[in-house]
Amino acid sequence: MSGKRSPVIISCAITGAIHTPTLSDALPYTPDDIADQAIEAAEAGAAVLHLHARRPHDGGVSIAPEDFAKFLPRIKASTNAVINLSTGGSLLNTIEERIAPALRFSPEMCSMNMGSMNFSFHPLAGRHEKWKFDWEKDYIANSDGYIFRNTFADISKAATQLSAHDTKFEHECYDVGHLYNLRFCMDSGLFKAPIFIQFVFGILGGIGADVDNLIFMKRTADRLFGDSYRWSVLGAGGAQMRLAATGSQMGGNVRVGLEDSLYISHGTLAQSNAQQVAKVRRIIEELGSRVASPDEAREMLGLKG
Ligand code: KMH
Ligand code: ZN
Repeated sequence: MSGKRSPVIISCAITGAIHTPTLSDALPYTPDDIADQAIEAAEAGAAVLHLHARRPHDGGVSIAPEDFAKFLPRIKASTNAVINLSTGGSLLNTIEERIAPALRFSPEMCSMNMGSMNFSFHPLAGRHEKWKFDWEKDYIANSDGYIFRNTFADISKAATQLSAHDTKFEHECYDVGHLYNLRFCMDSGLFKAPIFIQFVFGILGGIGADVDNLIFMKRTADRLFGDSYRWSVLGAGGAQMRLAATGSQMGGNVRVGLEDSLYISHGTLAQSNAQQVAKVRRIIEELGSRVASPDEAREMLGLKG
């Protein structure tokens, strides 16, 4: 790489839809805790906040716009961070249900999952004692008949409705084929350059969390999208910091947060989202780069602002 390096955009995914509050006391699920942790993450250096809602009474996944409404105004009033709403929902939701919050709040960004797949966290990715794995119960019985459904028809519906709001996408690509899906959708006129791709590694059902795979994904994206894309890297579980450090040195941006990993280091649970943001920021800065402000992220990603 030569010339002036772009600042690195840190996205922080605050709570997600996969981890349960039984796994870590730090995982936020009440509206106040989600807002507090999002605000602290922004103060620590996250330019983008990737947000899911939870049911306030038990921490289950919620895609109800009214649950998003319980924390979004506080976050918007207290930070300048880019708001990125998830359209992932749960494996049981339709695409219409999944995009309802983004249609209601018209955020600068939302997620766009680029292919259908099996979807699970890897049983060996976490080591916490509360996390007891049972292959039959956790991975077969619970997921029988369910896939993470993102057909071309789903993607097309979501893209068409959300583009009318001028919302830009975090294109989540969990394997190399998803990059080809994205190219096809661009050729079909669904998405316009510049695009923002989140390379996702280490989900059971997607590509593994290896540096070789990061290089392969980037090389494939370079071939498919030339200079009309920006990218970021998300490593699930124990791969989070390792891949973030590597990706930031390859010209990429990074995503951290308790949605993707409950840990701060091997075997030690993170105390908060901000702790992960502070750690990745320290790594980025010690390696000679700097982190992007929210307004720089807006400029880099072509957001409506
Ligand atoms: N949980 C991440 C691996 C979404 O919100 O749309 C993927 C994700 C999906 O963030
Ligand atoms: Zn998410």
